[in-house]
Amino acid sequence: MKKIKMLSRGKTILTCITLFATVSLAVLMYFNRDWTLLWMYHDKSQEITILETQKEFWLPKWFSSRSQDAIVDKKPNTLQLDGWFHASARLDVSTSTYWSAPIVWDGTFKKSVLEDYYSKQKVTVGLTVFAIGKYLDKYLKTFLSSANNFFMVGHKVIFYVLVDDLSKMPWIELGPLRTFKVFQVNKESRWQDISMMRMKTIGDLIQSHIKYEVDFLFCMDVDQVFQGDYGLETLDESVAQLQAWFYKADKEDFTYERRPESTAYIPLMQGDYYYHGAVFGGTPLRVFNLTRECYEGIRRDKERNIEAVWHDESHLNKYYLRNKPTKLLSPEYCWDYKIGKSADIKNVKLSWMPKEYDVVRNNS
Ligand code: 5GW
Ligand code: MN
Repeated sequence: MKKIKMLSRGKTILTCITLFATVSLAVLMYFNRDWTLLWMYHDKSQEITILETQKEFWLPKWFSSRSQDAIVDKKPNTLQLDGWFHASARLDVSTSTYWSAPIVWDGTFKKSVLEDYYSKQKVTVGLTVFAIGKYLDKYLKTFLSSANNFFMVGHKVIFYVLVDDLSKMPWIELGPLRTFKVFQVNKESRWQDISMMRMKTIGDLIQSHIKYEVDFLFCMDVDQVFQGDYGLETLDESVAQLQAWFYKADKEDFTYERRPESTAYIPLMQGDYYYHGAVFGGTPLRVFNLTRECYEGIRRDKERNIEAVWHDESHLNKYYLRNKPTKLLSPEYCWDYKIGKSADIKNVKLSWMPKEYDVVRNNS
């Protein structure tokens, strides 16, 4: 009798332990669900070769920053929008979206408040850039040296440079707190594919490296040059860039993909803004979701033999329509001087390089 009792007691304890372990695991996976998904979504089909410049072990940064977040959440000194952002400081332009995301213009942010916050809550910011074929010879050096001077000065920066020819990587002496990591990628033969494959490659790179290394990530075209401080005011969960030529246009005039057969389709009366494919950013996780969704759209279009009118930019616009960005950058953050003088544009931080399509696009 006693033996049976002991046995059933043992069984109960075992059941309790199993139940406890299962519940704990479920809770753990739930609170880390984004990263669990990211971890499960592994796909190595695109080959990227890393040029090993440093052999360090990167502590899983998301883990430590998440636990820091939990601590910071309980403190009153989290970064509040009204602490650093002054929407009414610029009455000549729109400084907020209808879903209450700030539109950052020169004069709307208090740099000192941001610097003070991020001096305690240290961040590392990543920046990806592709330079393939003639774009490597023509634009990469100017882009990187200007980024060295103006991008997140005073904060840790990792430049992720993706090239098709490692031997052509220019010599650049970087300032303090910045480093670069150079990767070799295959050169697509069609230029439309070079531009679109960036979505696939960035996603793969976030999974293999970037998610462990940075708190925020920007992805940019190489045919641009930094002109002034591009700083902490641009950081957020999901950041989109207003396209300089369209920021005052009516939405019917936006060059969205208008054919319903494409996954990038946006009907005439829909849309919020026309976003620029040359600059997008956010946390690694948000950028990962963006690149995966855009790439999936591109892939499905290819299967149906359709290509969106502005390639990756059309898919980006569709993505941001469905997943509203949490911050918008004014055209001062990616200005085209060809537009001419404009009273709205007080301080240009990044500008387009002149297009010489006949020279750079002839990749043969
Ligand atoms: C080449 C021919 C036509 C279009 C793009 C390319 C091209 C793009 C290329 O040969 N090499 C290359 O590295 N790219 C990358 O894709 C650059 O980072 C470039 O900034 C980006 C987008 O291409 P862009 O800048 O020509 O596109 P738009 O929309 O700014 O004109
Ligand atoms: Mn460009």
